[in-house]
Amino acid sequence: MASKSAKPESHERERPSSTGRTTELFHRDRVTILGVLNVTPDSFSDGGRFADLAAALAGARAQLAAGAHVLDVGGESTRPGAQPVTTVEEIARTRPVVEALAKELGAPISIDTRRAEVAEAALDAGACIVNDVSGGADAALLRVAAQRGALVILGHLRGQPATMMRDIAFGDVVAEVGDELAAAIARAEAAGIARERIVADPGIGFGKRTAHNLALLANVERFRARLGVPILVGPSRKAFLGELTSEPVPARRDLSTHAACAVAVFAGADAVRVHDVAGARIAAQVALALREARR
Ligand code: HH2
Repeated sequence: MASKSAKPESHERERPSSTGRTTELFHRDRVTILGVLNVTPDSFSDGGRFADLAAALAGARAQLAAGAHVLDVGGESTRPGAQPVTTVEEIARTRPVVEALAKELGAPISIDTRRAEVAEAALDAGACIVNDVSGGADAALLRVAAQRGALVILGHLRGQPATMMRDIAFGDVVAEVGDELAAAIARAEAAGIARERIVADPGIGFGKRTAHNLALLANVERFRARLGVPILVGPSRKAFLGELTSEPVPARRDLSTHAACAVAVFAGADAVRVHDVAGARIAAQVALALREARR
């Protein structure tokens, strides 16, 4: 109930056990918050900010204090037009940070990657969730997650980040994304990942235009009903918010991010991935209380 969602949640330490289920982290009496920690030089809003270990640790501490439940570490930008980095470089960026965060903070860590080798290195270093925006396009990544008993977040993406904004074609975007996420979940299950370890994400901004992103956020309940797994959304600071509010600077899009998160939570979202954890937490608490009041 609303009173539960209003209790302070910062500094929670809830790393799932090796036999863990999504329900340990993603449950209906709160909105699970993933704090974005990109250790990249070129991410569209926080690129370069957490480039060294000390900055990453300080950023992670601040996000936990603000109420993040999971730290989402990424070593490759997937913004539209981004060029891929090598696997070696992606591991060199992420592994030491995951190791330090796991050792010093003990919080659940997700590794934001599309590559099996990067996921494996991060799981070895202490991560417990694989956040794959490509929805398990690399079968080897799914196998690694299955072997390690990791939770997986499967995002919706057609094609590659470098080219995803070309030739965008959807009819009923909610139905099509739902179908393709159902296929991703089936691939993950075939690789040995139990359904209770899977979270789905409609891939806000990944090969979608503004109207598509709005339809996906406003209709989260359709994904929940169709897929039967927790739903995470990641609208944070993305271009469609800039377009809607005439704000060209990504770091100035936190208020519009909170509005988008609130609507998605009201529409049924279980989790949000954000740069500004403190604001998103408040938006999510209010939206969750309203969602419960609607019943
Ligand atoms: N969006 C980004 C990266 N990872 N993961 C999930 N599950 N959902 C998302 O919507 C999502 C994600 C892109 O945003 P960001 O990490 O801020 O930027 P960049 O890709 O430039 O590093």
